[in-house]
Amino acid sequence: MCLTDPIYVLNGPNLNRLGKREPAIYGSTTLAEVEAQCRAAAGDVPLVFRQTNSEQQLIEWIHEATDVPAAGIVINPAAFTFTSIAVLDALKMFGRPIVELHISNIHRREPIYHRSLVSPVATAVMAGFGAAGYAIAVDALRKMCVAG
Ligand code: CA2
Repeated sequence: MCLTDPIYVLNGPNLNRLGKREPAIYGSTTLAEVEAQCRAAAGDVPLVFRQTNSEQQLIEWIHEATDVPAAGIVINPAAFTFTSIAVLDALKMFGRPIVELHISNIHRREPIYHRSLVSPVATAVMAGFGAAGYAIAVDALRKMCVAG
């Protein structure tokens, strides 16, 4: 793995509302603040940070990360976690580390949030660290890059 390969941080639907709605579940940090924290954690490693409400767009960005290639992906697929075999299939084609990330602990929530379709292809799964989890995940991927 090359140190100049970027880390991709991809966010699914409704996460553009982070910090503005449901602070009891998702906290008060905005997605712009999360991006700044991820850039600080990435240091010299290039970082691509995106959010979309569209399943098609999310899949195209996973393809892009595969083709670039990205050093690794941190992905919070949000609701697509539980519904999208298309996102699962796209991630299967990515041959490098994938961190599935959730701000909340999905297992403490309603049963519809318990069964991730993405986890079987993830290298690591993080849930419940709040927005701070993103920077932790980026730091972990950066260390994997350095280790080669
Ligand atoms: O905890 C997470 O990061 C989730 O992936 C967020 C998803 C939810 O469907 C997953 O079960 C867990 C929902 C994202 C909704 O985003 C909002 C953010 C702030 C305020 C309202 C919605």
